[in-house]
Amino acid sequence: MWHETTSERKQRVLRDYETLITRSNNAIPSSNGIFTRYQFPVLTRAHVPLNWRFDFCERNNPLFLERLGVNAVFNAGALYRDGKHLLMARVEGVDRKSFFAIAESNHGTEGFRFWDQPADIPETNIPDTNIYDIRLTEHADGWIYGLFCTERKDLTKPHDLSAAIAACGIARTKDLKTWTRLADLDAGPGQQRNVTLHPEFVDGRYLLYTRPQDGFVDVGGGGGIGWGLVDDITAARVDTQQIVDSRDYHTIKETKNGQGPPPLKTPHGWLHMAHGVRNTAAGLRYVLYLLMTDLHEPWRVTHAPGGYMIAPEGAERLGDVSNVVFCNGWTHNPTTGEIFIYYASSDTRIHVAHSSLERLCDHAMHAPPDSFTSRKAFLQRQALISHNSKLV
Ligand code: M1P
Repeated sequence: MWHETTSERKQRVLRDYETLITRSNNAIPSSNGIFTRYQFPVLTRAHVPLNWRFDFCERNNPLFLERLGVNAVFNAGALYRDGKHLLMARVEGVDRKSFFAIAESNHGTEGFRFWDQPADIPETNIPDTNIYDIRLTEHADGWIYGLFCTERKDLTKPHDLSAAIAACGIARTKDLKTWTRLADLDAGPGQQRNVTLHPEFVDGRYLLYTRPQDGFVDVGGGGGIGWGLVDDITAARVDTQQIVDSRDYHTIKETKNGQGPPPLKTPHGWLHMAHGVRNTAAGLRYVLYLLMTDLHEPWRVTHAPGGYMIAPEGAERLGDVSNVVFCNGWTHNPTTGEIFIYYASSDTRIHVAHSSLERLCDHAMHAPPDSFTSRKAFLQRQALISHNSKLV
C-alpha cells in the first residue's frame, strides 16, 4: 500500500505549490482571431497560499491537516498598475463565505501569486453575510473604488432560509492595502448586483452601471444593465435608473444580464464587457459579450454585436455552478494595446483570454447585431457568403 509520512506529504504539498505558481501557460491558437484562450487557468483554489489553509505549528497540528479549506477562486476585479496585472479575486472558503484577495503577475497570463494577506474590507454597521464579485475602478477623483455585492438575510422572511437581499457595497483605497468602507448604495426599492463605477465624472457626478432586480436570483419584470448618477459617493444614492442594455426575447440575455468590469475608453467609444444569461433545460447558461457606448454619453449604446464573444468551453463548462463564464475584471496595457480578459468558469476558477483594444473594438463595431429571427439571421449569413463569393 502506498504510504508517505506527514513530513513527506508536507514537503510534497510545498513543492507542488511552487510548481503550480511558477508553471508557464501556453496560448491555444485561436480560430476566431478575436481573442486567445490559454492552456491553464491563471488562478485556482490551489493558488491560495498554504499558510491560509494549514496551521504550520507542529505542536498544534502534528499531522499537518488542512484547517481552513478553500472551495473556489473566481470572479476577480482587475487593475493594471505599475506594469503589473492585479486580480482581486473572490476566494470562497469551504464554509461558502467569500473574501477578497489580490494576486499579481508581471505577465498577465501566468505567474499569479497572492499577496501575503487577503484584503481587509471593513463592514458598515449592518454586517455583511457574504461579499463577492468586486469591480475595481481607478476613478478620475484619485481613489480606487471597489464595488461589490453584499448579501444579507432577508429578515422579513425569517422562515425562508434562502431568502436574501443583495445590495452594492462600496469601499475605496489609495494603495489597495488600506480600505475605507463607504455607505452601501441606496438605489431605492428592489435589489442590486453587478454594479460598476464608470471611471470618469459625467457633469461632475459619478456614473454607476446598475442591475436592478426584483428578487435575489430573479431580476423579475425589470432587469437589464441600468445607469444612474450619484452626487456624493460617500453616501451614494441613485434616484433614477435608466436601461443602457435591455434583456431581449430569444437572445443570450433573455433571462438577465449585468455589466462586467468598468468600461475601457477607446477612440471609438467606451468598450464594455457584460454577461448574458438564458435559461435552458440544464439550468442557466452564462456567456460574455461586448458593447460599445458613446464617448460623451456612456449610457448610449452605439454598437452591439449579436450573440456572445466567450461561452463556456470544454472543462470550463463544469464546476460548482456549471455552464457559466463570468467576468468582472480586465486589464489594458496602454503601451502595447493588449487586453487581458479575466473570466471565471463555472464559479470555480479564473482563466485569461488575451486580445487587444484594436481587435475588441473591431469585433464590437463590425460584427453584425442580433437579427432576432431565424429568417433575418439566414439573410445575414447569406449576405456574408455572397460577399465572399465575389472576392477573387
Ligand atoms: O452563478 C453565476 C453567477 O450568478 C450571479 O450573477 P447574476 O447576478 O448575474 O446572476 C452571481 O452570484 C455571480 O457571482 C455568479 O458567478
